Amino acid sequence: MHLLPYIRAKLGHLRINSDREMNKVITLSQFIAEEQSKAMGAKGDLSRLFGDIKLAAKIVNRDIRKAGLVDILGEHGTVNVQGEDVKKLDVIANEVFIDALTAGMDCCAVISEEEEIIRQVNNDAKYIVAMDPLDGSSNIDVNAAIGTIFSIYRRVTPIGTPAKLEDCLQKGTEQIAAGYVIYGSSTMLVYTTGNGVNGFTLDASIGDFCLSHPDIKTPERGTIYSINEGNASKFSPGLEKYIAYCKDVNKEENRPYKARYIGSMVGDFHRNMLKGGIFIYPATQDAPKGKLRLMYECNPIAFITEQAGGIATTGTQRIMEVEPTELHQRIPVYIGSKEMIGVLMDFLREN
Ligand code: P6P
Repeated sequence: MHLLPYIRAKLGHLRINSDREMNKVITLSQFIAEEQSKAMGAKGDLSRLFGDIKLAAKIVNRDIRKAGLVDILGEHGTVNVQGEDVKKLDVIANEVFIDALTAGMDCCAVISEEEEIIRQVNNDAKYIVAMDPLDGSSNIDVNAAIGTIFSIYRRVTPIGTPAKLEDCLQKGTEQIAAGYVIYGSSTMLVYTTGNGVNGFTLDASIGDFCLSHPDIKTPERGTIYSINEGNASKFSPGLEKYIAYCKDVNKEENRPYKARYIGSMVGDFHRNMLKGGIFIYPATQDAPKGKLRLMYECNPIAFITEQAGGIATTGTQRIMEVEPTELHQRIPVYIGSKEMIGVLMDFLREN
């Protein structure tokens, strides 16, 4: 049998299918427009705000992908070979997102890991954006996954005035949307508006994010635990016992679990959400409130976790119930699969 015609037909068939498959692509903009059409009284300003975030994510993605080639790595404040001031990529990312949100006109103000105080944008807009523009940026130079994390709130003070602290210090339960962009082996935007979690992968060939992970649900139990064990000497006795539990041999319960930790919250969280697992950044003696930031790391990830069926706690309360007191407040975090968090809490309650 001559295989060539068969192979051609098969490839041709695949090509036809792939064209047909391509016609079924749902872009982020189409998905958001569909969500907006179902939302009572939606005027499209949230959809436009998402468009601004999407644009900034594509620009940051471009800058990250070229970072190894163009002299933009290194520490902020140094001078590169052309004698230009080097800006760290997280400073660049901060400026890219703020520029996009400013041009878009739907953002009232931004709180950011890179901004000490509230960054006023447009007094006449109604949305507050809390963001970590480039989380895990120490991983850039070693090509590990990094991310942008964002939360969106409605302002609570009158439109037409500058944003105030009470607009920005809102509980996580007041978020109207949250998401992250993971710049990894592929670039994905994952978000929720309270109606489940959906993931979109950037297709460079069409320059848009396309629905690739509809209605993400995190497994109730998993076998991955993520924590910086370098801090083990500073863990509470209950946490020490839980980590030992993760390492114990128990075939029926699939232990020992797998230790996976890349030092990038978005990278560690995204993997654990899809596969099942637990992410822990506890309070330690050195950092009695933990390390991660409530407003632009913990709350958005907590919103996504809960919408995907997981649990996000400080160890003593639901993360999204924490009453914020300052823009860059830190909290301990225990986030992940429902059953794993339950077992962990039993250990933490012991001590
Ligand atoms: P450590 C990155 O700096 C970050 O804010 C998170 O993305 C990450 O999970 C954590 O800090 C890593 O911290 O102390 O383990 O290096």
